[in-house]
Amino acid sequence: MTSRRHFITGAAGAMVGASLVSKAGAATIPEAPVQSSPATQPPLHPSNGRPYNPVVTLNGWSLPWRMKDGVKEFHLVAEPVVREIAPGMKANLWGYNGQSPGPTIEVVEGDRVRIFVTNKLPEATTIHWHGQILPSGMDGVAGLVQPAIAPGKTFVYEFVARHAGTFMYHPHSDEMTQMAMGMMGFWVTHPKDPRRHAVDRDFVFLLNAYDIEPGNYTPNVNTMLDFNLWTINSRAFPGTDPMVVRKDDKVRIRMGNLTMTNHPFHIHGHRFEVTGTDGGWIPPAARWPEVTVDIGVGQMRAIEFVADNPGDWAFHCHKSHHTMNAMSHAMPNLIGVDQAGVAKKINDLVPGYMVMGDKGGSMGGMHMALPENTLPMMTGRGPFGDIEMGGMFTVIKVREGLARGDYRDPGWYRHPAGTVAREWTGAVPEAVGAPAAPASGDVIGTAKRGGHEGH
Ligand SMILES: [Cu+2]
Repeated sequence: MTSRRHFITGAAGAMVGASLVSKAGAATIPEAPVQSSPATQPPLHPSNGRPYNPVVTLNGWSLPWRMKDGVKEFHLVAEPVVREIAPGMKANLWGYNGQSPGPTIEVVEGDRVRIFVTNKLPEATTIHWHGQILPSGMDGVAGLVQPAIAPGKTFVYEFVARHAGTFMYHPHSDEMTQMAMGMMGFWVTHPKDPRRHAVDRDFVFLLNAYDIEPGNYTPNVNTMLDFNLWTINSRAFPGTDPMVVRKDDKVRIRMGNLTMTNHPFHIHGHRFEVTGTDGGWIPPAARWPEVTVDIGVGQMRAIEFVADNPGDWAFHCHKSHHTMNAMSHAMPNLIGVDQAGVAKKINDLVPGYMVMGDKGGSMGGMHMALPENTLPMMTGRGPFGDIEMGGMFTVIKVREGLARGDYRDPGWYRHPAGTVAREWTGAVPEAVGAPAAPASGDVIGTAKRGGHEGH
C-alpha cells in the first residue's frame, strides 16, 4: 500500500475519490485522507456515482471515497488529534483523519457503502451509524453486535444507505470517554433525485462540549454536566466560520447534538421551518414557522429558510452560558456592590487584582492576562466594537451579488444609510402617562354585532 497519509490543504475539493483509485490496488484498503486545517473546506463535488448537491461542513470537510465494483469505499482512522478550538487555544482530542469532529460522509440513497475503520487509539472503539436502517451486525454496538475494534486493528462495515436524510456517526464503546474527547462525525445521505429537497446552500455541523480547565489542553472526560466549552464542530466563537449565503438563496442548516444537554438554536432576521430530523423528512403540511429550534441530546434537526434579508445575522444557542467560553460561570453576582475598598485590601495581598462585575459582567474592554491556552469568556471584535460572545455562536452573512457556490467571507455588512441604531442627541420627549381606562362595555377590537357577519 502506498502512503496512507494524503494531506489536503486549502482546496479539498480538488482532491477527489478518482485520484485515490489508481493508487489503491485490488485487494488493498483505500487511503485515509487527512485534514490538517480547521477551516471550512469547499464542498466536495462527486466525481463518480450518482450526482448530488454537496453540503458544506462548518469548520470541517467531507471524506473522499473510491468507487470499487460499484461500492463506495471510505476509510476512517480513529486517532488522537490536535484541534484548534479558536485562535489562541488548542485541545488534545480524539477524532478521525486528523480532525475532531471527523470528516462528513456523503452518499446517495441506494448506494452500497463500505467503510474501513482503523483504530489508532490507545483503547478499543467501534462506530455506530446513528439513524441508519441497516443490518443489526453493522450497527456498531460493542459487545452486543460486534467485538470492539482493538488498538491497531481495522474493521470493515458494509451496508446500503437506504434513506435520504441527516445522520451522524460516533463510537458505541466507552462512549463517555470517547465522545467527551471529540469522536463524532456527520453523515448525509442525498436523495436519488437531486431535485428533491434541493436547496442552494446546505450547511452541516455537530454540537459538542468540552471541559478543559484554563491552562490545560486535554478535556476532563468524567464531567457529566458542568462543561465549560460549548462548541460548533469543536470550534468556539470567534473560531467559528461565518455561513456565507447569497441573497434569496434557499438555505438549509443541519445540526446534530452530541452533548449532555439541549441547545435551542436561534436565528436573527429570518424565519425558518424544521424540514427534517434524523428520522426523516417532515411532510410540508406538518411544518410550522420558528425562529428557534431546540435540539435535544442525540437529536438532529434540518432547518430551511430563504435568505431574503441582507446583513450580518447572529445564529447561536439561546442558553446564554453556551455563548461564553471557559472561566467564571460560577462567580457570585456583584452587580451594585461597591468593591473599591475590598479591592484595595486584596491588592495589598495580591498585586494586580481587578474588581470585576460591579456594573455587570462585561469583560469586553478588560484586557487581563489569561492563563496559557485559554479563550476569553466573552470575545470577538465586530465593526462596531466588542461582540462579547463565545461558544456556540456564529454569523450568517447574507449578501447580494455573490456567485453561486462562493463561500468566501465577504467581510462585515455595509448597512444602507439610516438603517443602523444610533445615539440620540436631541431633546428627550416627556414620559407619556397611561391613558385612562375605557368606559365599561367599550371593548376595543370587537366587531359590532349584526349585519356584518358575512364579511
Ligand atoms: Cu446550548
